[in-house]
Amino acid sequence: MKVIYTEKQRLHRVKYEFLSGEPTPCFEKPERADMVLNALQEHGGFTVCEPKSYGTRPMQWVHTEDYVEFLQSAWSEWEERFGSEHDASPYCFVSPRYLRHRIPKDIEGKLGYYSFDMTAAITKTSWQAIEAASDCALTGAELLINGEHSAFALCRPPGHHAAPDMMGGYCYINNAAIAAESLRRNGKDKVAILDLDYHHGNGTQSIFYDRDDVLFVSIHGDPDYDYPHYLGFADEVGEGKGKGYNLNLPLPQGKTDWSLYEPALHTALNKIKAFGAQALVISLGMDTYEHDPISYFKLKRADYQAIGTQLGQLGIPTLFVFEGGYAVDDLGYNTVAVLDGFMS
Ligand code: Q9C
Ligand code: ZN
Repeated sequence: MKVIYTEKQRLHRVKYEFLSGEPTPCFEKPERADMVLNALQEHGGFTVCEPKSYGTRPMQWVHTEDYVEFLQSAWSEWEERFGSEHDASPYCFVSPRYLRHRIPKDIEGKLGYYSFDMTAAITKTSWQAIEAASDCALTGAELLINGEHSAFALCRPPGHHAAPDMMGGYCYINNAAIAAESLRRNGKDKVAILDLDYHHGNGTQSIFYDRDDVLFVSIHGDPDYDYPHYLGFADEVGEGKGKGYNLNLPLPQGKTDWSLYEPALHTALNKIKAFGAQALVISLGMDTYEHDPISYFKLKRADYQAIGTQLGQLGIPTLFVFEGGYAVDDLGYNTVAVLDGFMS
């Protein structure tokens, strides 16, 4: 299987996030990808290649033009006001209830306007990594368009929380959504996205919520108890012609092991089969692992192999797009277990 990765993605490294009120070194860090690359190399069945460059145009398929421009200029605007010592981070947000949706001129106001939480800070070199991650996803999609049965876009920073004009949850540009849209524009009439990250893919859901040509299915921790808290419930089924093309399968925090997970996966795969997907994009978050430091499912290494096997049995051209997963020591082997299961 071909893996698309570039060292440019190392250029995004945020110093801190707030975890239960405490400044903590950011869990989403370049070493995550290193662990995956190491495990891929040990396995031997993968070829790592560099992405092609696509620029910002494809980003605008799923994001607003002003948001993409904001991401590009945020650091220099921040540096001009506050210097380069600290990462650019929002602190004041547009509450949907009482405040006006109006783009302020000041960078602090803009950061809040374009964010739904405080976990997506911007550094001097973040943009280069963000663009590289999008390029990896697009290169992966192009491999499928050119006839490959599968590919793995090893994207960092991740993307599935990024909405049309909002960052959050370590995500800026929605890599999986861009890949799905690329597949749609290149002959795949029906594309399914299966989001396996522990956290609901709120951004991806929002992007495709009113569409019937891209099915979104997600298995994740119940948002009544888990991040992103305000989206990902079972009653969100899509709207307009997209009604029936959004399927959320929230599972209980703390006790979801394979015995609870497998039936949900079965439901998800049946939905994708019934839809008749011609291409499948997997938002491959590995934070469902039993030892993940910020998530609460109980999946084990062998379960990842089984997930991969079941995905492979669908027989649909499949692009894996890397999302979350923070148990760094096991992250590489778990990821390879899914891909190995898929190939075998
Ligand atoms: N108490 C991704 O996995 N913080 N983003 C959760 C839990 C935000 C996760 C804190 C987690 C964002 C791509
Ligand atoms: Zn996650």
